[in-house]
Order: sequence, then structure tokens, then C-alpha cells
Amino acid sequence: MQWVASGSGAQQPPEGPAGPKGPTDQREREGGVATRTRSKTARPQRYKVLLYNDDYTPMEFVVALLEQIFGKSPAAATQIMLAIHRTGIGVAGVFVLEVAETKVASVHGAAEQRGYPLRAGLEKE
Ligand code: TYC
Repeated sequence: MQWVASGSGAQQPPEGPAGPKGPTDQREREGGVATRTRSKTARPQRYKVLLYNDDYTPMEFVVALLEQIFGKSPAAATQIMLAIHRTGIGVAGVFVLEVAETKVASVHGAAEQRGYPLRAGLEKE
């Protein structure tokens, strides 16, 4: 007398890694990785690093900072420096918060080392 329900001669496990997969078990067929496409892409907030004009910091020093800290070409650095000189303020670059804060600290450190009053700041993009 046999007591197995299937009558196939071998008991099937109801669940488990070796068991048969139902057609709706999509996560397991894809290795357990969530593959749902998101309609919203996370974009971290970015911050403008601002430089302020003053009457004492030499123009060449500001140009050198824009090249060395912000990766500007000599021509772009000169344009930005002159715009700050004329208008009082300008954007040196745009970065995620931690990088922007580091750039501001680098500007202040370099200026203080030379005794210049140059100031930098942050503004949300
Ligand atoms: N105004 C300064 C001068 O005439 C030059 C300068 C430019 C200073 C930009 C700061 O962020 C600055 N020497």
C-alpha cells in the first residue's frame, strides 16, 4: 500500500531551493536581485562654490587657485577672476557637498597661508 499523493514513487518537497518553481516566482528566477526599474533617479544635491571679491588678494593668486583647486584652464580662470573683480562674486565650480566643503577649506587655507583675506562660500545649486 502506497501513501504518497502523487503516486510517482518519490515524495516532492513542497518548497526549497531544489523544488519546482512556479511561473510567478520571478525573484528566484532572477537570482533574488530586485530588478524593478525605478522611475525616479536619485540625484545628490549639488553646491556652488562661490568666491568673493576683496581689495587685497592679488589677481594672479585668484587665477592660480582657480587653476589648481578648481581645475580651470588659465583662460577660464582669468575670466572667472575678472568677473568676480567686477561684480563682487563668482562661481568657481559646482560639487556634491563634501567636495564643495573641501574646496572652500582649501581656498581659505591657501589664502590664510599668504595673509590674504580671500573668502569662499557655498550655495545650493
Ligand atoms: N579685487 C582684487 C584686486 O584688485 C582681485 C580679486 C579678484 C580678489 C577676485 C578676490 O575673488 C577675488 N587685486
